[in-house]
Amino acid sequence: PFRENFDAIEAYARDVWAAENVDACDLDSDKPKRYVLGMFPYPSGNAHMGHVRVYAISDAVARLSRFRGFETLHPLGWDAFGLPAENAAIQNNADPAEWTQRNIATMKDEQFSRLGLSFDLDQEINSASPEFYKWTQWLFQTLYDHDLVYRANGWVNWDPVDQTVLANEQVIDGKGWRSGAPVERRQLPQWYVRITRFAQSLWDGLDTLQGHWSDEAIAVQRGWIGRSEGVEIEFPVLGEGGHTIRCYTTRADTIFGVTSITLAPEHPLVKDLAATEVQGKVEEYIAFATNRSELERETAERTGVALGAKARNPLTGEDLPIYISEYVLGGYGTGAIMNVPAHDARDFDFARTNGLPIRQVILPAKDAPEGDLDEAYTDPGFMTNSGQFDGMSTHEAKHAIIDHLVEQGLGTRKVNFRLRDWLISRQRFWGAPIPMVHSDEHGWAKAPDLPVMLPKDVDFSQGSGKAMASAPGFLETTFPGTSDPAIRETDTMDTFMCSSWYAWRYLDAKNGEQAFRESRAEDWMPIDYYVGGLEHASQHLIYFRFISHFLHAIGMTPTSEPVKNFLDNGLVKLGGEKMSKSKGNVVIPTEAVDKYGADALRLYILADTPLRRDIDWDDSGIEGKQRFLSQIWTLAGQIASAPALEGEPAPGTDAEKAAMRELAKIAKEVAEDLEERRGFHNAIARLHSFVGELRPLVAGASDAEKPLLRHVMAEFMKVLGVFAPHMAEYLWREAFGMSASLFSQPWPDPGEQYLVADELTISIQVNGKLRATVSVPADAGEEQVVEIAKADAKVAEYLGSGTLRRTIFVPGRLVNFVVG
Ligand code: ANZ
Repeated sequence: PFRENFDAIEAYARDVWAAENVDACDLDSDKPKRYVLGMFPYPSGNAHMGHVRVYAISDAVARLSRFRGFETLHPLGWDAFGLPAENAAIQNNADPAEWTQRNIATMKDEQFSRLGLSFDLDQEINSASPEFYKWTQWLFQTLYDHDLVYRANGWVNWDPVDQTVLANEQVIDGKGWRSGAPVERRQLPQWYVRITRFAQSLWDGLDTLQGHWSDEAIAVQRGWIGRSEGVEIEFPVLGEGGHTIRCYTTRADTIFGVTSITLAPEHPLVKDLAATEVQGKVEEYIAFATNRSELERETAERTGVALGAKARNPLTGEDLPIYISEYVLGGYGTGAIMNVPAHDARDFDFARTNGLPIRQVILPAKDAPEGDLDEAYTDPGFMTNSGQFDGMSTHEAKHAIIDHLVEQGLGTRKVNFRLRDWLISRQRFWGAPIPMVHSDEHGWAKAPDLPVMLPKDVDFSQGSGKAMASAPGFLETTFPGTSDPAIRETDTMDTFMCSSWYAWRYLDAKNGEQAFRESRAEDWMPIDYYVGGLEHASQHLIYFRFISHFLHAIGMTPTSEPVKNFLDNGLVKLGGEKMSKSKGNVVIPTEAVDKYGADALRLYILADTPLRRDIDWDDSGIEGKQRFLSQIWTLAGQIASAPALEGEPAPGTDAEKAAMRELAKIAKEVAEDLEERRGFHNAIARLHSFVGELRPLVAGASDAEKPLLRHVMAEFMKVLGVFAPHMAEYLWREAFGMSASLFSQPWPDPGEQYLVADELTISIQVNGKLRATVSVPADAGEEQVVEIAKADAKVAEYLGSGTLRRTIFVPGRLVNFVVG
């Protein structure tokens, strides 16, 4: 019985696959190709249900693709740099490389291996290996060559006790996670990637992904890139200095409602404009604001300081007080805004806090009364209190006002992006060393001779930001092309840099000469199906798309977009909460495999819940899948003992026809579910209904019918194999007696004829009146249908009463005889 033996069955199948190397991909194959990729895991040492979900999806698509004749690349690798390895190193005095290797071994050989995932491990990569990070460094230098890398001051979290920079997640309630000391914001020189140069191209590329990425994923990308169209308006400052303040706005239509101007605390004019008596307060406020994160600044109460200076509204001529406030960000637009309290929520709060007037210039309807606002009115409407623009719709007014400002030389049209350049310096050890050297005399240059190896035997006692410099012989070098002394950069790269290009490395994982051959990219990119969580739709997918746009621009990859179809999957929860160790609500994959088997686990994780929704784990669900597998086992056993079908299937009886129809249906529908509809849960439901249809057919089959039913059931193993590969492989060989691996077979294709119903019912009219209905073969043409209709006794009677003048035939529906 199946339930006592699933363990042995699964081990049997894995042995077969290993022996026959069925998961290998021939990267130079001439066949049509498919690249199926699940986002690579971080080697924490623990496989979790999130991994099971991602790779059950990618594996199903990969297996289907092989069945359907595609040379299929479905690789696995490790996103192996990052903090946990470094923390383990600091805490246990371990070597992060060894710690990482150990975790990879555990996850690969003890955990993932038991799930029966068809990864081609010949292309395995590890982003923390010198063979990989050499090319991450190459990528950095190539970006540098194209003027896409620069160095500038950036804000970091500084732990004054540990004397180190902290990642955001290491700052807990404003304090360093180890020292407990209040964290300071400091400006340090950092390396940046000029991703903003590709902002428009990244924005435009999203249009081509419509329908292939979820609307949500595209929306996250749009939000992150944040393209906005507006105008910069000049507000002259009153008094001597001859200053003007430029304010960026997307709502030129509200210019008559401006009641103050607010500068970011870091705006260059602040010190000039601050009146003597507020200078102390202003300095205090600047120190306060610059020490806060952008998120804090955007969500905090709307505090501010009036500078004592005024600016003039160029359209109304009014004098406006000038403030500073933290919610105006220094790095966006011009770092200065015109406040319209009546129509902007933040400005409304700011006006309330600072006692500024709130003037309504937009009404919800043309004759709506003006009243006191309880909150900002932010919707479109009709203009009021706006001089010559009164009565216009906001849409019309926006254009008219912008035109007017531009004509008068008071404003300039402007497109802005929220996207910022990518800060990639990390003052950390366990990352790819930034391959740059510096000399006081010559400045910065690319380090020659990549890779710049991560040093061994480093001292973490001074904090991980100093670890690299502590390694003997690392820091000091000579400036390239000279014998002058130089110092190596000791920062490492953000690990998002590794994941921004790893997809190309899989195409040429062992290449020692190049990151990858362009010909391989030509053959395999873009990725056909990319699987991973929506939480990666912001950072990772932005960086990944950016690198792809860049590689395309320099001719190394065939398309700017790297991912054709993005399958974003939901989480796996328990009791509605995300599984997490700290909450103690984790279901461990290997334990579920021990108890129910990998096939049951995989079926369960794909069933019932649509791809993008969260799954709420439920033991009874996986038990149900085990029972389902048991039924298949029994059914296959029953029919497999019948003699094999000789020759091609030629269904004659109703049962035989029904079985062929079920096979044709499931083969077509499951392929479409996975390839076109993201309907993994629907595909599993079809397995259930297939088995439900076949059981009575098998039970009631005559001996003559059995060979064909046996054939249908054997073919069904391919469909089952997409989701529950172990049992399918086992039955294929051991029950149905096949000798070659199931997974080198072609997808079932019994023929379109089985998909159409056998017979159709046609209405027969005489002079437009229904006189009879007849059954005709579904594939019958006009001639045959008319013949059958004429043979009907009732119809014949009507036809006999006059001369047949005309015959109208509507395929599949009716025949109308016109008799006169
Ligand atoms: C006046 C106004 C009236 C605005 C109104 C909005 C509504 P996006 O779409 O993100 O580009 N803004 C401009 N620069 C800013 C900065 N550095 N920090 C904080 N806010 C800034 O948003 C543009 C709008 O955000 C601009 O339009 C400006 O406020 C604000 F009823 O100007 B608006």
